[in-house]
Amino acid sequence: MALFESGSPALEKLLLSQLSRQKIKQFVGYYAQPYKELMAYYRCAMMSVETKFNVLNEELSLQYDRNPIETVKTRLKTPESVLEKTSRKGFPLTVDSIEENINDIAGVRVITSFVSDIYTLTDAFLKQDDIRLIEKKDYIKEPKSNGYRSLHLIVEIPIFLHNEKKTMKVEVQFRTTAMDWWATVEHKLRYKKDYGISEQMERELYECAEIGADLDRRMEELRKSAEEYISWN
Ligand code: 0O2
Repeated sequence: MALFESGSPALEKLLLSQLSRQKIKQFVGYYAQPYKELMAYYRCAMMSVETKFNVLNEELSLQYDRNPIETVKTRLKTPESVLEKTSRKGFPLTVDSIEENINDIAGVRVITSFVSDIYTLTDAFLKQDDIRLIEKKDYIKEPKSNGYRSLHLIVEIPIFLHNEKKTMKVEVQFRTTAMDWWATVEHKLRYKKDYGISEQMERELYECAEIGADLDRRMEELRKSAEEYISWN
């Protein structure tokens, strides 16, 4: 909702200059405080999910004798990005609507060396009884047409506040290092380039994604061979 319905920046500036400190405080309390609180809840949910993967990494590393997870990264969508997505999707720009309709405000990215580790971790994570699966998109089994690969989950996780329990949505993306490298570079090449990229670049990027997928397959075979070799010696 716009601060003033006039839509005129000059009028908005004039009215703002007339506002007392008290009014500004009231305005921030009414509009910004609920948003800040919501973001704090997402941060808590993100921390819980991150901890779950650190625990799984610790436990599975004893079983496998190697860490299945290379890195766990977290990110909270910026206010600009939240507002852009909410208005692009045609949802009302209110805190309740943002919470209800935008699923990827809190994001956790889990990077592994091997594709098989992605499925082991996904199964172990989804078996936990405080996690509820909302949506699963497997762009590894069915890559996007540009070559993008990753496994995405939208889950709900409870957070325990001093006087209530809240359930928050978190997006979890699983990628191998090769998939993550490709997606990071592709994102940099496309980011804020309204004019897009040429067809030739699209093709080149797609081929790079296929090379990455081939490397992942070969690394998986090498992992199996190494494990067999160790078990025979
Ligand atoms: P950021 O800054 O990483 O969060 P939508 O999110 O509504 O646009 P949908 O179907 O809900 O679309 O999302 P989807 O397909 O599950 O993908 C959402 C996120 O996956 C994106 O978030 C990216 O992080 C990543 N992603 C999806 N497709 C691509 C791709 O082709 N290239 C790269 N590099 N990343 C991709 P955001 O919000 O776009 O960005």
